[in-house]
Amino acid sequence: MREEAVSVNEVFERYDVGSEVFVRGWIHRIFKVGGKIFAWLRDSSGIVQVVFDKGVLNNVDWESIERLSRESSIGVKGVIREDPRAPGGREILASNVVIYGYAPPFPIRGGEDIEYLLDIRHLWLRSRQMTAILKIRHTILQALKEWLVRNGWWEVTPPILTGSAVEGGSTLFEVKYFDKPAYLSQSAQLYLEVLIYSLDKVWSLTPSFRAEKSRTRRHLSEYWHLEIEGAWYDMEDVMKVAEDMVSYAVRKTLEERRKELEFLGRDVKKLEPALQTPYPRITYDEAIEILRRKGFKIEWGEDYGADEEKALTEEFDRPFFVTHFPKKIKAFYMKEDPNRPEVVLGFDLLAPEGYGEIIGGSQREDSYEKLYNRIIQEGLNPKDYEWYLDLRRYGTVPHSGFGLGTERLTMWVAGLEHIRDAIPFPRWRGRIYP
Ligand code: NSS
Repeated sequence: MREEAVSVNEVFERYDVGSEVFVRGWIHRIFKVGGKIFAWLRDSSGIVQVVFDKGVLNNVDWESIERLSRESSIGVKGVIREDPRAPGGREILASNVVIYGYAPPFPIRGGEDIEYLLDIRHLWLRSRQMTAILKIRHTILQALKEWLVRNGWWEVTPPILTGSAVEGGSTLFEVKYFDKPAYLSQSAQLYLEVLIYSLDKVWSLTPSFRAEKSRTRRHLSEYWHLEIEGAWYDMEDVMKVAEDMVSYAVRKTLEERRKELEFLGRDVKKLEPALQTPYPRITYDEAIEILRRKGFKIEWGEDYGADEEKALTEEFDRPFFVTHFPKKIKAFYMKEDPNRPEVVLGFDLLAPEGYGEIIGGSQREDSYEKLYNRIIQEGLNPKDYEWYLDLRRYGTVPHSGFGLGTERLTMWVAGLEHIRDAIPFPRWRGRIYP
């Protein structure tokens, strides 16, 4: 039987009661009531009830229908009927059935613990929760890319195998590259900086790798990193890009993924303040003051951690920037503040509700001498960065950029407890399966 298939969603939105349709999918639930078999059929668009009635079936015997179970894959032809007891108020009365694949008892029944679900991630991804999150992730990525392309930013494709560190050696993954060591990219930034000399405004979306030693609710060892770099942009200019992009992504998600957000139990009201830009801005100094007021013992010059970030987010109902960090806690490439050489023109964007950092960026050091000295001070080998230093020798320009962790953004927008659910196949120390 070959038929033009329609999606489950179309059974509700495109066809009238009484129409005959052919739908395909997987059985989500199946049960017997009064001699009939009822199945909830799932595809990517939703769930519809199918009724199997011995007297109505044409092309299959009853025994084949009785063998169906959760996750069996089938196609069903039948007439749409109204039924207030069915999900969405409609059902399909099956007249013809194609059975693509039977399924042994499904290893997920509900109530399993998270470690178990991670071990059968390839099956757990079929759950309605994961489907909803995957769709939200899609919409967020689509929105970010759309914003960039519409605003004249060129997409470029930097490498993943690299010869040097961007974000410090402690989280660097070393790989064997023929007979020499190489590294998995932590950030495309240095390559994007090269490419602004040809294209002015560039962006890339790539995997980034961080050998994070501990497993936390917001760190992965492989994540999808959206990065931008703009020639002639100062710190304030790229902060404006960051807030416009984030608010655009939130707007699109609220418009297009409301059903999924509600399915996940996300309180969408809490996302609404993020539609308003500009986002609040505080300096690192102000952040330290707030933290001390809240009872944290923290000295000027110290980096703050997850608990401190969480406390800061209690002060705001929308994303906010922290700027002007002490030089010694930030990366070598950040530009020194001309008015205050002990701080750099760097910023983080923190999401509210305890989520914390989703973006890190800065204006870049554009003076050859200053950059050279920072490389030495950080104990890096200037030989490894010769090509990067050349960018300051041949027609240096003021420029700035940032990196956005797409799982961090998804985690906040979808209201997830843990970053692992913002990506289909999470990786962290000890886990690389499946
Ligand atoms: O280390 S960052 O703060 N900054 C950079 O890598 C810059 N070189 C980016 C740039 O300017 N082009 O990382 C940027 C963002 C950070 O704000 C997080 O949202 C995310 O990348 N990030 C992570 N997400 C998930 N897991 C881990 N381990 C992780 N580390 C950073």
